[in-house]
Amino acid sequence: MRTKATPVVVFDEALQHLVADMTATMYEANGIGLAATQVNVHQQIVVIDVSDNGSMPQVFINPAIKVLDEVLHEYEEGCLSVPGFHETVERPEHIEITAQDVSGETFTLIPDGLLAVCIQHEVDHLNGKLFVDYISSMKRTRIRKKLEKQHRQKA
Ligand code: QAP
Ligand code: CO
Repeated sequence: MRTKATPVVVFDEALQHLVADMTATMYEANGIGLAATQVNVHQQIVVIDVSDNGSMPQVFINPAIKVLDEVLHEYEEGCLSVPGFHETVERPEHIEITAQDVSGETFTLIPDGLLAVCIQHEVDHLNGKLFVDYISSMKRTRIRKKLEKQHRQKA
């Protein structure tokens, strides 16, 4: 779970198979997103379906996120790897994602709403991060900033 994924370099039938397997696993678990890390494959592959009826699977291979501005957005996240646990996480709202599809074709998109949240959550998995670490580190940062501010006001 903590291993960093490496980029996919070969776009072959085995990759298509893996993506199909991951998509099936995600649907079986009633998830909206799954990173290869979660099935113990340490390659940069993410599958997501944020549609209402699970009819729009999307695949992101070697995804790279670019944060477009500093606007943050809060969302109550869950995770198939941390079942039953939900917490509010703050993440950039406006991002651009560049990734490859199963055939290796590069595409760029500006996701909105839940898709933007989900992609960031899944890319964290590829980097060996879980959303629970994220919250605690954010909480730490917030508390530290608050303390620093109090300190300045005293001075
Ligand atoms: C990540 O998470 C996500 O606790 C995907 O008992 C979640 O698919 C990104 C799940 C929310 C953005 C917003 C969680 C299923 C599924 C559970 C999931 C559970 C059963 C989580
Ligand atoms: Co997750």
